[in-house]
Amino acid sequence: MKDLIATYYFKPKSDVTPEFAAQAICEEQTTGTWTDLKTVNDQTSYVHALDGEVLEIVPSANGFQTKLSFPYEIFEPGNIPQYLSVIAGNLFGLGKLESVRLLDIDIPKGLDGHGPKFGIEGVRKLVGTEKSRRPHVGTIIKPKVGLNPKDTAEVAYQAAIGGVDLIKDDETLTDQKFCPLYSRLNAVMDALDRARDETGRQVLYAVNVTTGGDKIQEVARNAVRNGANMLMVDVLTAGFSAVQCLAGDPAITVPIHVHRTMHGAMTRNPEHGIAMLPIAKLVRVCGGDQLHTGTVSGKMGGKAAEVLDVNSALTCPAGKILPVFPVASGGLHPGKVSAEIATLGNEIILQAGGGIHGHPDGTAAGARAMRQAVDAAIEGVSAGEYAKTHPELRKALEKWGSV
Ligand code: RUB
Repeated sequence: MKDLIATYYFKPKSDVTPEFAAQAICEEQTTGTWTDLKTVNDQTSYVHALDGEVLEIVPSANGFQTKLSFPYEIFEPGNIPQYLSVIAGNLFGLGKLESVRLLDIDIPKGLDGHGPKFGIEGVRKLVGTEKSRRPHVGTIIKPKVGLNPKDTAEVAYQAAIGGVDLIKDDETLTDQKFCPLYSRLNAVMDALDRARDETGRQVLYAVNVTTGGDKIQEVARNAVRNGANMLMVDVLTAGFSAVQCLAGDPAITVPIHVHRTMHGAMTRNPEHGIAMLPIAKLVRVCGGDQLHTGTVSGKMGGKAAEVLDVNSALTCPAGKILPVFPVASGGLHPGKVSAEIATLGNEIILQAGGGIHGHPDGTAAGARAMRQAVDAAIEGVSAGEYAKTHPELRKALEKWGSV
């Protein structure tokens, strides 16, 4: 079996060498600690089979980059929390390090799970875009919280007749009193059925089932029984196991949309924390069908090169493990669509919340404007030119401009 290779950036404190620091990480995360041990001797020499190894150390930015090899046998296959305790555990607090960041992981076969049930093709099939290969358009119901089930359903209906492919809850909306999950789900699915009868298109609704580990599976199963055609999970607040237990459940027969709220606490500091790339690789292993990975022109921080790297880790061939649909979301509107597609390509879900529900003529017009912007980009026409014959797009560009 191959070992798991993890790449880190690190900055040692001034009183230690980079070699000492890399070795300290390696030992802390495998068989060692800060001193030698009397519990390892000739009789327990088998313990050394689980030693890690420093493969390389090279200068990088203000510090160093190192590749560490963790023996296959140190991992319990399928136990993602345990993987994280090895590759992303105590090392972040080591006093001999100024900072340390997990940049990438190379997960060997046997530790890589089953992956998504639907993946890009499965989701495209549900939406009917296997042939056209156009980017999907999604919307986050806005306001984030506050609407009751009836008004949420009306917004969903407007978005659906306007032409979106996917509607989703925002990350903070789960099962609060003002908008109980099952009432919301039933109302939205009725509205989407109504839209389907009128347009012939079935729109997906990712209802946010994020909750505690004691009940997420039950909530998700009930949601599917009540007609949900997609589920949403906040992977970092609920944990990777939440995605894994839903994706691995035969009763969950719908795709899983994975939101990454809280990721900035880990991903934002370029010298410390956990980069988005390993997070994305783990979501693919756990079976997420769609994952937020950032935009090139939106409201959240992040760089285009990194988004591209992450998206290719989600979509590259990986044996039987299906590709995950990357989601660009946060501050998008029709005027940003061509820039997003030019950089991220067509295998992308472009999501707009404010950029649809803030349209001067309302949600349906906002959804039409987003779809028109996608059509323009695919036809190679500028949004401004396309807007001359498409009033919804014109009004969106007048309000928000274009990049
Ligand atoms: C989108 C929104 C999402 C962010 C999350 O709303 O707030 O939760 O996309 O960011 P709007 P990311 O379209 O109104 O900005 O996808 O980068 O994790």
